[in-house]
Amino acid sequence: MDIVLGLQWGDEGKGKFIDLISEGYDIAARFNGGANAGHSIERNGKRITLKSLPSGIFMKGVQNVIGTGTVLDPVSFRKEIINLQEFDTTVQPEKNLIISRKAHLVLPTYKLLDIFMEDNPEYTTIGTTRNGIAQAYSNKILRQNLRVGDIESTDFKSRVEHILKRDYRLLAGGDMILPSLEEISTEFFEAIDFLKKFIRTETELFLNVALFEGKKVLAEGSQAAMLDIDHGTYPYVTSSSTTAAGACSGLGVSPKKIGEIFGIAKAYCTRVGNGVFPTEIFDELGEEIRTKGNEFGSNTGRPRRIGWLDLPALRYAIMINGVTQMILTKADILSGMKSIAVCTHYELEDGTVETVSGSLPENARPVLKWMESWSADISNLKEASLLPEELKNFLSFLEEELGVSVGYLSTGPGREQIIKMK
Ligand code: 2SA
Ligand code: MG
Repeated sequence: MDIVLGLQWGDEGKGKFIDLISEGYDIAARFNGGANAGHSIERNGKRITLKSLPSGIFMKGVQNVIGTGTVLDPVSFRKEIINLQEFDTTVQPEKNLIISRKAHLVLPTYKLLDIFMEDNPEYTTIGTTRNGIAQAYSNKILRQNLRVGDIESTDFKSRVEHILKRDYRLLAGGDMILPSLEEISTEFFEAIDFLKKFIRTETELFLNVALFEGKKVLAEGSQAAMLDIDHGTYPYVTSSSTTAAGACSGLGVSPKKIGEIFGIAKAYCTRVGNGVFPTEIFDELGEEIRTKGNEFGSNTGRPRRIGWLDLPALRYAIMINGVTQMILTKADILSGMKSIAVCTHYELEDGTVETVSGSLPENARPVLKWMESWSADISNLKEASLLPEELKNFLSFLEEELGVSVGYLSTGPGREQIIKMK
């Protein structure tokens, strides 16, 4: 099993890379997160953003898995499938998608509670995507949640209604304008009926049998290393395990089965939501990158915060994931910029230096190395040897500093805009 992961704070371009390589796999599996993800894919000049669905959904020969470590919002899932079928009438998700019976459900009140907590000064505002992700995972850990496998049980409806009513009593304490309970439960149960059209099974068994038979599995990470619930910049993280270890627990596959671990990083950094971001750029260079790179949340449309490439954070992400090769994206956005920088290390208040860091100390000073940018437009290049010298230098500098090789360089949003480096 190979794994694709984001190494920064998300939106590194995982969707595009997965879409590109998934042809070589028999199975594409999601192991964490839910409707908070936004994997953008381009097809025939049109763009679609997948949320809960694996990116292999367009590939005829690929079986797609929504794994145990994910949380599934039936209402959002239904919309996503309808949208997908409008986008591409040939997709057959009823046939090439299977969903773990152990994946947890997102109930409609979880989204309301997410908004309630985000907007209430008594709680830390995380800057969530407001999809009820933390509420689903926390109810899972509290052992109070319902799972996909529960939808067939005879008392499913009454258990859902019990939770909805209980949550509504909690929500009534706030000043939110709430939709009627009837409205949200009707929509939810309609979505549950829709969900019943899809295959729900023990995906752990399916995956392990497939691996035993020699099939190739691609585990598709959502969000990214620095948003991991344990290893990210807590509390400004998501609520799932976004790392390579999370792929194993989220899919029920042994670490012994892991082959390649592809780590995706942008040539700069972005972050949506709150939290420490040492290399954040506040001047017009940041604005230039945001506009050129179209750095806005693919689902929520939120403007992303922009920063220089952060090597201490990247070294940490490579370390905890055991990345075997890196995929660098969006170097094309830095083309033609007056100057570009990379943070090589942090200097702490007491003068010590930190070169590997997952904690990103608030008062650390990021030490920047300014480099020459490349002026040539690289968006149509197909060969590594044709890259501008400055970009070649930038890449070898990164490889040396990070100890991993850059396997692919993405040169634009299009499917064909990628160069295999080695
Ligand atoms: P949540 O909703 O509880 O998971 O939010 C917690 C933190 O995790 C961040 N987060 C993300 N960061 C980048 N991209 C994400 N997905 C969408 C995308 C975001 C969008 O790919 O574009 O459409 O805005 C994503 N999902 C969660 C979030 O910003 C919080 O910091
Ligand atoms: Mg995204």
